[in-house]
Amino acid sequence: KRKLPENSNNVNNDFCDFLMELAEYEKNVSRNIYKFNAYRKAASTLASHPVRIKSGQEAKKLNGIGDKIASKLDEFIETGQLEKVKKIREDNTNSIINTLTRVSGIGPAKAKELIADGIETIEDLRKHTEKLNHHQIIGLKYLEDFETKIPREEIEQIEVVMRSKISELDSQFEIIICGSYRRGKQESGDIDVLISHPSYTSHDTKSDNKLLENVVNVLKSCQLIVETISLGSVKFMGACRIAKRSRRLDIRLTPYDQYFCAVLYFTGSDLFNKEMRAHALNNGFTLNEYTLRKIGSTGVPGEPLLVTCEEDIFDYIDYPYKKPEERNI
Ligand code: DCP
Ligand code: MG
Ligand code: MN
Repeated sequence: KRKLPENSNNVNNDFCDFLMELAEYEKNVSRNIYKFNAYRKAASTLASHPVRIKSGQEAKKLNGIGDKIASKLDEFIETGQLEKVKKIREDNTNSIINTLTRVSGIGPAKAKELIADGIETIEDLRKHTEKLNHHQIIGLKYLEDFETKIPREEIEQIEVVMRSKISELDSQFEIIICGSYRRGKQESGDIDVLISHPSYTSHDTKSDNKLLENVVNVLKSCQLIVETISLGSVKFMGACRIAKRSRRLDIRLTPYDQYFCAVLYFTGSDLFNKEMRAHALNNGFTLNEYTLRKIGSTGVPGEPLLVTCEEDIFDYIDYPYKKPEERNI
């Protein structure tokens, strides 16, 4: 489902394709997230490399390409294909898993369960919705819509409506659309909204705040939100619609004092987050979606550092600032 950074003149396209196919296999079948990320990272590196790779040896000089991927590149250069990819394609179970996991809410584990029950196609799923939970039923209902990328212009329109309705409810809400949209992409897989409010901070221990619920209700009343997959006190998953198609919408409520760590995290990309966190660790900091903390001499993280903007986070860990559009790795 994942896409590479768009690069129409990618001279290493065919390498990227087989690496992404192997990545999907590791995620969906082997359930090896480590290998999934390694293949994606290698593909991303090759996609932005301006010259065509001529050997594994040459590729090994690049970021994220080691011995194993280098020898796969050699095999592909020499034979025009990869034995491993061929085997994966020939195994029917893999293609059924790939079909069933198209449905939002069906992961590899659920797919294997369904296969054991004799379910192999989308049609089978439609006949056996009793085997699905609420999320999966919504995923099946909107299968086509959710698989269709959202044009930037449509998210811009949704943003306008959302801002006006939420500000009408309470003008003190902070609202930002993160994810691939904030990274400047022309198309997104879903819409990732982050909201925050000065009355809600990490020091609040009560988890019964109605902020998110109120926001969701307002967006439902104006018929922007058309479906709820799940709603907790800080996380909403559902669907919204302004044009022909319904779109996957995620909304998170973040404590006011953790806003910028959340913005950074939710902007991604996920590979960028991984790199930045690794860099933070190397410099003696621990970074997550909530806080940035300095790791003390005893190895224990200290109190959360004061963060007043995204740049602060880059500064603390001595990482050159990257604009959202530069985080598309
Ligand atoms: N995220 C992360 N690690 C994950 C999942 C998500 O760091 N395993 C963060 C970075 C992502 C952001 O959350 O950019 C939003 O997640 P999405 O899955 O919505 O990814 P994108 O918005 O980046 O891409 P898409 O256009 O496919 O939605
Ligand atoms: Mg997204
Ligand atoms: Mn999302």
